[in-house]
Amino acid sequence: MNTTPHDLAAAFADRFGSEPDGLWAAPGRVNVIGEHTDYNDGFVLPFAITHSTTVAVAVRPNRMVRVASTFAPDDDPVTVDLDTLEEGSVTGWAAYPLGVLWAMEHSGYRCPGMDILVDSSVPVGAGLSSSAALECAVGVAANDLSEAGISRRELATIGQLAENRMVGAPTGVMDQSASLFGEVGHAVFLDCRSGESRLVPLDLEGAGLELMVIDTRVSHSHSSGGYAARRRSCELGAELMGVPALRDLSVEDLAEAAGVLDEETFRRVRHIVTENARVEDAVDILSRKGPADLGPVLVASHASMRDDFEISCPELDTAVDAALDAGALGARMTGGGFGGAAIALARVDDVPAIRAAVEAAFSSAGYPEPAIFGVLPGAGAGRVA
Ligand code: GAF
Repeated sequence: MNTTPHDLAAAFADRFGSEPDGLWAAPGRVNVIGEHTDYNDGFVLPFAITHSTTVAVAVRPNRMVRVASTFAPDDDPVTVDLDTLEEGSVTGWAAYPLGVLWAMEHSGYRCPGMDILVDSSVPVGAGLSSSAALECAVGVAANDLSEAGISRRELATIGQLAENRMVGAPTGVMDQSASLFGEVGHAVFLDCRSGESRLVPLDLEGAGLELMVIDTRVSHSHSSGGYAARRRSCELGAELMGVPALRDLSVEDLAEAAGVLDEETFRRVRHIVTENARVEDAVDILSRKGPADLGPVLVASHASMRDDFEISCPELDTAVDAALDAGALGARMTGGGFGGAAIALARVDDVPAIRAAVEAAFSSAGYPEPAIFGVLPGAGAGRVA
């Protein structure tokens, strides 16, 4: 939803019978390039989008936490006692906010009890990381309210810990980092081994470009199946190659890897190694030329995910192919894969034709109509009221 701060505060008062102490928001993200490289200690280049999740929060005088959502106005709040909250003890959407409080305490910070009302404009299931937006909104709120003084870098790992241990999804740290470090007009170049990040200017409007998101509406989950299997393949590849993580292999090492690894593991490894190189290329292109020249590296990334890492799906391939045929400068699936969204980089004047071509391709393939919209790099998480 797109509730105003005033309306969300009023909804909080209706729900919990008191005024909130404040409102905190955190954005979803689009990843320009660098997919599945984060848990391989590699490089990523996401940006925070202007769609965000907002939480209204009030501290309680005890250790009880109640969490509710504007999306389920008739549901009772999920209520837990922080003293008995355990890893894996909460299921469903509330595992994300409550997981963050569990992860903060697990990391040595004490949280007060609190009431939390969640609202969001980040499309759920579209591959834009509504989950990290929710984690980071709760993380910055709890950090402020408990005066814990946690750095943004540690807040990102706390969000990741919540997702890994409370939700059960073995994800990396990219999404939380984008949500916490994003800035208007910039992408975030993150070295997932050192945790160092750097803002890279990404002025799409100034270049006459739009980054289109094509949400295939194919739902995906990172708690089961393919995502975890890819992570295991990467860990196996690193172990067989005798390196701490695939980050430690370069493109030149792939010839040796071909002789050591089975054919499937080799392709998984090749995706990660070449994707890391593509992220570095993309940063170089953005700083020396500008976003209009990113097309080929985006196209190569999609081919690698489709053929080597095998995390695309027919709907994502259809979106990418139709967008490119209709004049997009580049296109690729974004996020964890197996569904979710593709992105297409387009000149503003070409957007209507690309949209029509993608919709026509989906219709003739018998797929549900995709949701297509533009995104811009927006601000990172923080207090909004
Ligand atoms: C998901 C995960 F949450 C990220 O950590 C990352 O691995 C991404 O998939 C793939 O790049 O969004």
